[in-house]
Amino acid sequence: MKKIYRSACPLDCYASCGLLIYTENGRVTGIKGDPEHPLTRGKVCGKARKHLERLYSPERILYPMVKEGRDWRRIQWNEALDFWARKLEEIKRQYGTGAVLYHDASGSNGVLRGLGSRFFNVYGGVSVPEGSLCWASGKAAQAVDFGGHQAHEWDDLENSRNIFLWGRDPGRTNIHLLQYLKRAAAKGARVISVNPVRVQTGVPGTRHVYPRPGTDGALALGMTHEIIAEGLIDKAFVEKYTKGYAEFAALVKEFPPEKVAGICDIPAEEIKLLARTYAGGGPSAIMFGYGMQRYTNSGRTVRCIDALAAITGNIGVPGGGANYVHQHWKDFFTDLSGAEFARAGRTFPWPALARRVMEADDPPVRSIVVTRSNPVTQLPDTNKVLQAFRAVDFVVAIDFFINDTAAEADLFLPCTTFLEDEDVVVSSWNNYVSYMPRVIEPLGESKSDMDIFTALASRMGFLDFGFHSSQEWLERALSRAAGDGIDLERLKEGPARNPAAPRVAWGDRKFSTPSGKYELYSEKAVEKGLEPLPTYVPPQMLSRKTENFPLYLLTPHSGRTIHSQFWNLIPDETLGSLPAVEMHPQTAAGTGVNAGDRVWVESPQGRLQGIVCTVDDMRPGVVRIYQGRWASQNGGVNFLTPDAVSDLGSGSCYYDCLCRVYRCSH
Ligand SMILES: Nc1nc2c(c(=O)[nH]1)N[C@H]1C(S)=C(S)[C@@H](COP(=O)(O)OP(=O)(O)OC[C@H]3O[C@@H](n4cnc5c(=O)[nH]c(N)nc54)[C@H](O)[C@@H]3O)O[C@H]1N2
Ligand SMILES: Nc1nc2c(c(=O)[nH]1)N[C@H]1C(S)=C(S)[C@@H](COP(=O)(O)OP(=O)(O)OC[C@H]3O[C@@H](n4cnc5c(=O)[nH]c(N)nc54)[C@H](O)[C@@H]3O)O[C@H]1N2
Ligand SMILES: [Mo]
Repeated sequence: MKKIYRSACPLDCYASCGLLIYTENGRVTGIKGDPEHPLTRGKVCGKARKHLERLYSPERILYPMVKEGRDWRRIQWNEALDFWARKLEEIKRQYGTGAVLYHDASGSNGVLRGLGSRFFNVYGGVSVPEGSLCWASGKAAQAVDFGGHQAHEWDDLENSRNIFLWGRDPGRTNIHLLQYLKRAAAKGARVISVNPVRVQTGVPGTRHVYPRPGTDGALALGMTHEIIAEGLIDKAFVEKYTKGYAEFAALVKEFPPEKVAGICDIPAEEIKLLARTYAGGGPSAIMFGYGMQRYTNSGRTVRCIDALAAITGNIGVPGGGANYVHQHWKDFFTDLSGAEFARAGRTFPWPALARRVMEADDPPVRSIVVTRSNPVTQLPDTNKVLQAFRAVDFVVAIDFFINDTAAEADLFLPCTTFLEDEDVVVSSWNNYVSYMPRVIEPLGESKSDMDIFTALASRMGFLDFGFHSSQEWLERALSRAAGDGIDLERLKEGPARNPAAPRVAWGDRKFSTPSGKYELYSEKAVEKGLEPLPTYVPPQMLSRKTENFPLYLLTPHSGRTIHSQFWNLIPDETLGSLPAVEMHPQTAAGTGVNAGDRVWVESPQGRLQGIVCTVDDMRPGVVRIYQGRWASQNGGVNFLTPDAVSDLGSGSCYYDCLCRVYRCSH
């Protein structure tokens, strides 16, 4: 029998695309874009098809396994759960519950997939990472400046005269944005990309500006200098809605475009032109990516860029905005995490997790539980991560494949994909929420994350966990939204927009800061160890740049994959034996290597082999290798990246990384 189900992509991506799932006799036969999804309108990327390939991949592990010596042994679920429950009880008795580290990230955005947190809170509270590998620095910066997070609806871009893509690569990470940019351009908007590499915007005539990596804060201050000099500030907005303009204007005097030109390696004239473009004929929208905030100075950087919007009044107006994240969900879902049950627990800054795990002694970390994440591949400084995992007695991985992290585990538990259980998914980057039905029965012995933790809670007698069906849990999660008419029944009909999300961010100009104003001058920033005003300090790597490590290493997100997911499904001939090491021909010439050469890329942290590939579309001096390829596939770019923690929000600093490139001797 043939059936079609409406669902959504659960990946942690900008769109959370609407999907139609085709089944025949209990088997998924096709996945396509849902033309009725209001935002993604039937367009999906190649990963939609990959979901189907992954579902039935012969490499997928469909039963629990335990490590014996270096080999895996298949076991029954009962045995696996008894074993795990025993370990957890032992650890609790000997060291306290804080000796368990629970590592849950963004493998899937399904709400019920977060129930592991509830389990560990009922257990007593455990160690968890704090901050994020992803967007934490910029998010914390906006929390200081605006007091919270709001972003414009995507189609509001049609009201913009200028759209600045700042450290963002929509052609790879957010293909739907290209349509919105095109439509805005058709109405006369200019598109400007600020990025050390050229990115696809879909708009002919896009202006590309190539700053030195990690120096965007200075660029924004240089632009501000010009905006003030030209009298282009929005006086009325500044006076009424901002705090600290006079102090900020005094600081900005130290950043004339001529000086900034040297910092960012962009001509002063270009900085001035950018400033006049941004402030001269608005409204102007800033569409942040996350590339410019993967540095040690990133909290400051995002504060400097936010300030551009504040002094020019590009806040609270259609077509304006400093769009960082759509986080209007706070009051939408009822929290299921059970935080009220935790008595113990501690946090470690996420980027430095491995180091902190090894240092921890009160209590030591005795067990790591990994779900929805692949820390061995995705955390920085892989050598340290491996050391940390190997120093811990008992590692559990819940996943589909034996990836780099699962290979380090003692217990592997197979979980279901979004096609085999029901869930609800939200995106952090748009305002839609979607239902994902169970379209087929779980394959093999795989179980949903929810079923795994429910079974474990039942074994351990954790009544507070609550023993509900997925439907009941989802109804609970939606209990507040139900007041606005968004209950499970409604979602089963199709995606719904969060009614609390504004179309224009901060339209009421009521900021959630202590002063109620946009804070150029912020005491909160001081509490968090920063200067009160947005300012520029160089990223860590610039003070360490030497002849030994003369090149900048960027390890951004690739188009065909998401992080480490789906790399194992790329055929060998397409994947190539080694990662591509991309650089400008001038960089190759200066380094003494040629396209096609097998090289070592070495950083202060480690080294990795790759094949040189020359490309014209980036700044000389930059080397690019896409992140996510598994170490077991000769990938593992994070062997090279530093585990530094950013200046705000415990953010990661992957791109604050120098390297050298040299030919392999054999
Ligand atoms: N296909 C695909 N889509 C994805 C993802 C994926 O892995 N694959 N990941 C999802 C997730 S979790 C995220 S966080 C987003 C990320 O989405 P993006 O922010 O678009 O992607 P990034 O790769 O983090 O970096 C974007 C750009 O920042 C630039 N950049 C690097 N350093 C600097 C700098 O110093 N200044 C400036 N101005 N630019 C700089 C890089 O050259 C890169 O082009 O994408 C989401 N979408
Ligand atoms: N060098 C470098 N490193 C980076 C970045 C970078 O730009 N450069 N970007 C960083 C960013 S922005 C991010 S967000 C992180 C992402 O880091 P992670 O979240 O660790 O990334 P993924 O590779 O997506 O790992 C998710 C894992 O969850 C599994 N999974 C998928 N669905 C489910 C499910 O329903 N249940 C369970 N239990 N598992 C599931 C997948 O198979 C996969 O193994 O990586 C960071 N790492
Ligand atoms: Mo991310």
